[in-house]
Amino acid sequence: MNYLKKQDLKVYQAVKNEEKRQREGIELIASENYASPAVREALGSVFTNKYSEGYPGRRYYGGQEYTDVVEKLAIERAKKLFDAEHVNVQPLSGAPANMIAYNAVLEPGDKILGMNLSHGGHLTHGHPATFSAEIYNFVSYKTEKDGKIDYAKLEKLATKEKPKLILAGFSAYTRQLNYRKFSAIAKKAKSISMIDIAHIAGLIAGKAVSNPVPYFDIVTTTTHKTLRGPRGGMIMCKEKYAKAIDKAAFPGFQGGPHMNNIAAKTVAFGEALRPDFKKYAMQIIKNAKVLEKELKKYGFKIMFGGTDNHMLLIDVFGSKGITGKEAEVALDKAGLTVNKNVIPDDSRNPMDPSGIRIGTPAVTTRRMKEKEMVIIADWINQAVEKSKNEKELKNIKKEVTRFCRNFPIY
Ligand code: DSN
Repeated sequence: MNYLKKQDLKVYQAVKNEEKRQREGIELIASENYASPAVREALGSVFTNKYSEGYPGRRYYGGQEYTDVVEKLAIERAKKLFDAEHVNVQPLSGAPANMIAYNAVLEPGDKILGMNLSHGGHLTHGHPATFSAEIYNFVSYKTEKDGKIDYAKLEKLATKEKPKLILAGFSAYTRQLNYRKFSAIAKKAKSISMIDIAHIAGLIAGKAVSNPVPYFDIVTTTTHKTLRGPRGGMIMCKEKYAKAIDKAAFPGFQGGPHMNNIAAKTVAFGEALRPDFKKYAMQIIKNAKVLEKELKKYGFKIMFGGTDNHMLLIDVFGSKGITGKEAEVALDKAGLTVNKNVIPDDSRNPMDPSGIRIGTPAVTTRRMKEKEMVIIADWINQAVEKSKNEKELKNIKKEVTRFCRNFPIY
């Protein structure tokens, strides 16, 4: 970073400080990860200089010999990873990917049946504050007391509401979905089936959980969470929807794709195709399960009855008497980064909810395993229990920093 240091010391310093923060702390935000040096090189490559509106072989500007190479390769690798019929790697991130997918197959006012936000769904699955909720008519389903989805109830709701699109997927739900049932319900209701796999894409690619792609008409994802690529999005679909999806992405919703980003996605897909990525994906889940077991021992209330994936949703207010925001702040001071999160039908404000969400993709990239999860659970418990004791939090942070030296990121 010699150029940056010479030219813009303020930005350079911020980058250096962020590097230190990442190196010395334990990252437990379920949607974050560390992209590899090769992914980051591709991201910082000269492809950032290039405009490439259109698709390989049919672009609007000249000079596309090499952009076509990476975009075709990205598509080929994604098809192999997910067993997809058609792939569009141009969505800039997850929210645009969802918007593009809706736009491709729906008319304004059409009905979408999606998962309620407080039950693990995502903002773009129907939250009133979003642009998509202004355009489409969202109806939501919830999880039951046991944390599972009642598919008979969902089928009844779909039969009654007759949505044009049924949406599966989540950003804070921790159990395995029944893809066959979703697909059968959508078929029966004559709805298009869509799933947002942003959180679990890496677990699917690494074959640590089953692959929903064959069961759904449209699949959206991000590439930077468990998949460990650059920040970005992607849409996969059945051939039947290919033209509509491509047209909705460009020129419908976006202009020139970010080719540096696509080059980096290509590298990440290449990494995910390697055998060691399978081990990585399995370890993410093993680590989450150890955290679940340990935190339960400390009396934390784990939502949805536990986890089948990479994350846990914890009711800290119900189990420890501190709010999600207070827990997030205390954990931050102790060097453990998490995010506050609403729990199902949370009675508290989303800005200061009852829960926190924690995840294991990033710590697993640092090669932390079961043994380390036991230590992390102990620190989480201490930081939450001593959330008002600044000195204790500082002491934990010192231990965390020391511990992190044994698990270099790069
Ligand atoms: N912000 C992402 C997450 O944390 O799950 C989803 O948009």
